[in-house]
Amino acid sequence: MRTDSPQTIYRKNYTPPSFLVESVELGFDLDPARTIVANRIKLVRNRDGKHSDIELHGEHIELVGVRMNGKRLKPGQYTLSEHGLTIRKAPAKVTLDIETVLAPQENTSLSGLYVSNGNFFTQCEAEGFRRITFFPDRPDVMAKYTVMLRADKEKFPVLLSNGNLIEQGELGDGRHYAKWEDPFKKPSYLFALVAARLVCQEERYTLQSGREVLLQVWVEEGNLDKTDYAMQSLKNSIRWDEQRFGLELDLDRFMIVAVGDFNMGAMENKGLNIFNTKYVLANPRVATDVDYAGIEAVVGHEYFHNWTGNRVTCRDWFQLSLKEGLTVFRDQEFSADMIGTDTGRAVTRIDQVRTLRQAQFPEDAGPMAHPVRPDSFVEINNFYTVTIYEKGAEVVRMMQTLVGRDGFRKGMDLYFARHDGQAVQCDDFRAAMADANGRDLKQFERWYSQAGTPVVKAVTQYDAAAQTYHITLAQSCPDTPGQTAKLPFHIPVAVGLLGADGKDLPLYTDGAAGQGTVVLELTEATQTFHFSGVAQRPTPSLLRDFSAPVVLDYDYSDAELLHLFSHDSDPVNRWEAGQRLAMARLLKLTADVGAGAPLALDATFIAAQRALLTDATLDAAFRELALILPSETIIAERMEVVDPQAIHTARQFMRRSIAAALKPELLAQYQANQTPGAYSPDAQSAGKRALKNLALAYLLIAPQAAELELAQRQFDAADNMTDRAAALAALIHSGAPDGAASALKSYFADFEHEALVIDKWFAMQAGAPGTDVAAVRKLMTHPAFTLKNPNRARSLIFNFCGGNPSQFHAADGSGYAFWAEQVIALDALNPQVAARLARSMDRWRRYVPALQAHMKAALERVAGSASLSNDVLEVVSKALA
Ligand code: 0A1
Ligand code: ZN
Repeated sequence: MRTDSPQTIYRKNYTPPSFLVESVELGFDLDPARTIVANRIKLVRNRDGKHSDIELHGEHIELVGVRMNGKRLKPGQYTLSEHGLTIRKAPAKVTLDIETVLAPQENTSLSGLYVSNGNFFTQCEAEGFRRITFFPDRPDVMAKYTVMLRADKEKFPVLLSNGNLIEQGELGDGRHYAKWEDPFKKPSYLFALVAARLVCQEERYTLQSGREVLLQVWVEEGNLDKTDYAMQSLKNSIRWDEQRFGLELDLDRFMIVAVGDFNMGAMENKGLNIFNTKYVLANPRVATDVDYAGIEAVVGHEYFHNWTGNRVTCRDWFQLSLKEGLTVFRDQEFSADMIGTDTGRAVTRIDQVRTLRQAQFPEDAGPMAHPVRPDSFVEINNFYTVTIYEKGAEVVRMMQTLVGRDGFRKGMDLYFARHDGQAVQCDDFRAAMADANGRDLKQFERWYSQAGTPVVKAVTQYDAAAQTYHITLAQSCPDTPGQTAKLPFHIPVAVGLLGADGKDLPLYTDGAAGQGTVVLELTEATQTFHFSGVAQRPTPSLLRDFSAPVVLDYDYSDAELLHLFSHDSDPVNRWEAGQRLAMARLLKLTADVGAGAPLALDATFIAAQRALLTDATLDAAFRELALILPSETIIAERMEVVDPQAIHTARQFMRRSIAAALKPELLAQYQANQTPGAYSPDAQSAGKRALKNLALAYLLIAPQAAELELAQRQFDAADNMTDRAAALAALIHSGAPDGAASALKSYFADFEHEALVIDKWFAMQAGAPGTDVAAVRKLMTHPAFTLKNPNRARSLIFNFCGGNPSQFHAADGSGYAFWAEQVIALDALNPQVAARLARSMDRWRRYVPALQAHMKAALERVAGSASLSNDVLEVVSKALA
């Protein structure tokens, strides 16, 4: 067990830097075993800083020497610790020359400078720059960078860094150099370099202003046939940001580089975005529709950071959501606008709601719950969370709902007018929105400071004689670690009222006006909203478009839900009504499983599913989403005491019942939604494939020879990965061992050299209910498996621990023991990735006692391990606290 306790860092303790950096000149002599970094920093004392010591961060690097204003510093003049270098009593203006040595090829953490497949890459967010050189590695220190790269020309023909290439040439002895200069000031976390054997697709692109820029997508040689979509997405992103927000690319050159070993999705380094290959490489043969959509979203996300994150950055890491929440909101809007239709927009919105419920609500209710702007952390890498990203985006979206789309644009304009080139706080964004629109958003601040998912309880009352309708909304928010007695939030609740014919009634209310939908602003603990001229008892459609990240508690009758499910003009609530119908039944079935009672599914529900499945007036994409039942995780969140086996049995029973009752309709939809002709990832075609493949999955729940043959035929004939992978998954899930075994074999043989496709091969098996711990252990011995590559580790281990609840929660605790082993093994290689896996045990206290005991033992085993990283230690100690 670790005996020291890691330090907690508090937002309230923020102090301005004692010195600011004017310029940085970096020189790299790149060698995988021993890289030498020369760093010349010009510092000036910051009048806001309290003292005259210069504090430079530095970790896992060897200091060769340091000079101040040309003179070598003697040991007494500075102190060197595990965390950095302090130079005592420095004059007001200082030039430091610092030389460090590092071993990139030994760096398995993938933070700082590291080697992947023989090439050099960097990852500096959040605190990776300090693994390269000594520096005030904090986002409120912004400086201009010049970078000289030197490396073997044969092995590393491509040398890239931020900004513009200003010089390059030969050095003799087989080495060459390139010098880069970034014209913009930036924090150290946005620094990047790449030294590699790569090739690029490039294009000159003309901005709306007429200025021409160079766009490049860099990949390994064999992948040049997979860069078109990323390039297209980049061009679309550039155009979109010009049109929607008036924001232009500020550089002459913009590069995307793909790397196979990467901890996250991608990184927005200024002018030199570094991407996980998963979010760059695509062609129809290897990428699914979901992969294509992911590429568009992530390329957009990183590009949009160029303004929201890079031009205006964060003062400190507690403000992370300032850039992440806003940039996720922007990429969500981009993806929705790219589809362009109302249903398309709704489909993206439904996906966002599903992510929130699947991952963010559980986080907000667990031991790692934190506000969108946290008050403290031990390890910042643990705070790249769904709360910071997705809930943060919801908070930004609510501001848009409150001030309107035009008002939001005004707020963005004011934000940039005020803060371009600065490192600021979440409050500054909110202030810009408020000031640009003359709105009071003071109470809205609580969305940033209070953790937990609010519950909004609605009660309605209709007075037929007076023709009035009253909606009373009461809000509350559960306690979260360190926070009790929450104050009311400012919650926009979009509402419509449906008449008996299913149409929206005209709305006459105090304080809010709207045709079919009004936005009620709930600011008190309890508030009643009045509607007049309501000629008939309406069915309320509450929280339209999921206007706030809350749990809506309203006692809908089945009849009301069926009415909304068939008619609501708001597609998100139409979907929601279906989810509520299903959830009520799933909870009842789960209870029945627990009680050993017989299971049954009512004809009304089946009829509603049938009507939806066969309604050709609805987009296929919408039908597919509406037919997906709430996941086992989402069901678990609704229960006091979680019995994962009972949930699994109940949900499987419902799936089997639907499959049995709707077999002819499923087959008909399977045929009707074929997409002949050349593959295209557009939303229409992708929606059809999704519905077709959902039908296939249902048809293979209890397959006969004909269904197995259908899947096999699709698998063999598919000209695209979406259909091929769906057929393979259906075969695996069908439990028909022979069909799956030979398909798995041929799939592996076909794609052996496509790492991302092999990730899918592992992932599909890891998530199948037939795959137990023993099977996962066996897969780990496969020659293609390695813990060192994060994508591969995630594909097998994360997908098992997080995506296969009925096996992970095996009664004997073997899943948890496996989890503990893997967390410990991963931690020795890559603490960031290990800490993410550690999170799979967050909700352990909610499980049935027998499982809880096993989970606790596994957590304690990890917590007691000898040399744990701060990353994992924070997660497991919070879980056990
Ligand atoms: N800023 C990136 C996410 C990111 C964060 C940390 C990383 O390494 C530890 C890498 C990427 C984004 O939002 O895309
Ligand atoms: Zn981001």
